[in-house]
Amino acid sequence: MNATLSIDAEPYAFEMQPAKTALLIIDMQRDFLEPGGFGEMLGNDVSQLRRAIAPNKNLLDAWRAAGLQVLHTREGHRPDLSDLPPAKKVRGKGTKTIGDTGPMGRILIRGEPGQDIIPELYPLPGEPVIDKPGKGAFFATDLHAILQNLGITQLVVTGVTTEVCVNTTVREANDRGYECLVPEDCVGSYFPIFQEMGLKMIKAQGGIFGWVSDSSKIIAALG
Ligand code: TIU
Repeated sequence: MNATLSIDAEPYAFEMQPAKTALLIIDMQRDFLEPGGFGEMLGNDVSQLRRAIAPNKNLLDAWRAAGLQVLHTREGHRPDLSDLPPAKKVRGKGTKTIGDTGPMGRILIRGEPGQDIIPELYPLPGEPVIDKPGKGAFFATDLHAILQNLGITQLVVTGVTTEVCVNTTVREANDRGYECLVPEDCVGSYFPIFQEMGLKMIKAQGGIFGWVSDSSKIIAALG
């Protein structure tokens, strides 16, 4: 797929070069989306995130069918906690925090069931999975190197949460020269106001960090 596809978006059309565009799915992990995980432990209503699952599945199916690049991220830490900043460990003053044992294994620890990606969006062999210790997917990972090696210059960024890991990643990507398109139905926040504002922040000021569209428009453009 070599032609440039013009995707209806805000603040203006996103001119997508599919061969240079990756679908980057952020942290669609059981710990954030399923009852009993880290997200719920922080006092959040996970149903607010679950509405993004079906649109992500539709987009992922279309993206894979078009033969385009997919990458997934997972927030999480080493079992020995050596990459977990003490400030992140104690944040929230919860009775259980990252590394403690929860209903789906140790919370946000690599290799534990809760840290893995939800079955609906599970990576296929050959789709890189980036394990990230921070909120942004570029911090302390090899994501930038992998994207450069693949010749990727544009990203369609989906996942959770809109105002935390998605926003942080879009800002990091924008500063590294990537053009980012965010389909609003494929991102989710525990807080409706942050969903709205998180998207507005991306597309304001002439698209200060990127573009906002909808998965149906991207799927239609892929044909
Ligand atoms: N708590 C929250 O909104 N988000 C996170 O902790 N991580 C991600 O956004 N992935």
